Amino acid sequence: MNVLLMAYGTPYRREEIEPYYTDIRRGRPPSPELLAELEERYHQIGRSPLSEITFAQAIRLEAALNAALPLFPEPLRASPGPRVRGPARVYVGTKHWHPFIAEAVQAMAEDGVERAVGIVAAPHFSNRSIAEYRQKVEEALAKLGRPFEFRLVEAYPDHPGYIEALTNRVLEQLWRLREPRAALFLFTAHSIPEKSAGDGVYQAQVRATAEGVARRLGLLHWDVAWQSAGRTPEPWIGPDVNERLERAAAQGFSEVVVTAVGFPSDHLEVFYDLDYEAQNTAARLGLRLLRTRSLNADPDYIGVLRDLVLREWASFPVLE
Ligand code: FEC
Repeated sequence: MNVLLMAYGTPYRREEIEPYYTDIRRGRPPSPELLAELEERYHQIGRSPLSEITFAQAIRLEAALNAALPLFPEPLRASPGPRVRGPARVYVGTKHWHPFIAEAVQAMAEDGVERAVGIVAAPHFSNRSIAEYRQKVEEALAKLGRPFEFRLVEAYPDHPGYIEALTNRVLEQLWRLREPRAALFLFTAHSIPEKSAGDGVYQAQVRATAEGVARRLGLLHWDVAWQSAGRTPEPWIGPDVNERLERAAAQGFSEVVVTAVGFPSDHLEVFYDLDYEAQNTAARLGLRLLRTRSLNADPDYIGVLRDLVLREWASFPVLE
């Protein structure tokens, strides 16, 4: 069983920020002002742990899959072929920095892999996220010049395990609230440009995740907000989390719990945009802001990835 685990990617060193940013901007180098601003954001948080977390997820997912293989349902266990006999192997490919998705596909090809399941450490589909991951894989596969079967887990906004994992993280914060029934619970995901969000699929999926958690906990006051809008002139979907905090203060809330449901892992957008920027906004408004812990490579999130990968793998036709 071969798996391509994908994530956004992050620069490892300061001098890598410029080429990383250029890749995000599809080959257009950032202006000196934009670059300086991004360097300052990384400086503020120390550095992003995203790559280490992605590799930790891959190692744990591989172990979980190998442990799960004998537990395949009957028809699969009975079927012959390398997928049940071979050990699971998880490759890491990231969208904007090394190991690039194309490098991971090349590594799989060099290992003789002929079929793989792809999954992204981001649960919601959008044209600016999952669609771009898929495109990068397809471009890399086309360059191989030989057959390669690839199936992608497209989204998992309402996977019961994902909802449960998030619910448990929110529960941890409930105990810290002074007045849980009077608090506002905000569920955030990365904003995208309005023109990429016209079909509403992304917004509906993020809302479905938020609603799943809110319903399980019986939350009285909750909402979806968007974070980390890019530095481009076009309009991005909102309300931005900072604007939503302003409104929360005006509505009379004094405690807010923020859960970044669009990001399983800690990284720049969590440590800077929530822990620094949104915290500063909250402090200015006299709000108490609690952020729930990220899922990272915790066993409950790994269990979700394992379940999704096993199901997708089972959809491949049986090898002769
Ligand atoms: O820790 C790190 O170093 C990386 C954190 C990081 C994650 C992430 C996830 C998403 N993004 C999404 C959409 C966009 C769009 C643009 C854009 C730009 C940036 C920039 C940085 C950055 N993103 Fe990101 N994103 C992360 C980091 N992102 C840095 C460049 C500076 C800036 O604009 O803030 C605009 C591109 C353009 O200019 O044309 C659109 C979406 C996700 C969630 C899905 C996923 O994780 O893949 C959607 C993590």
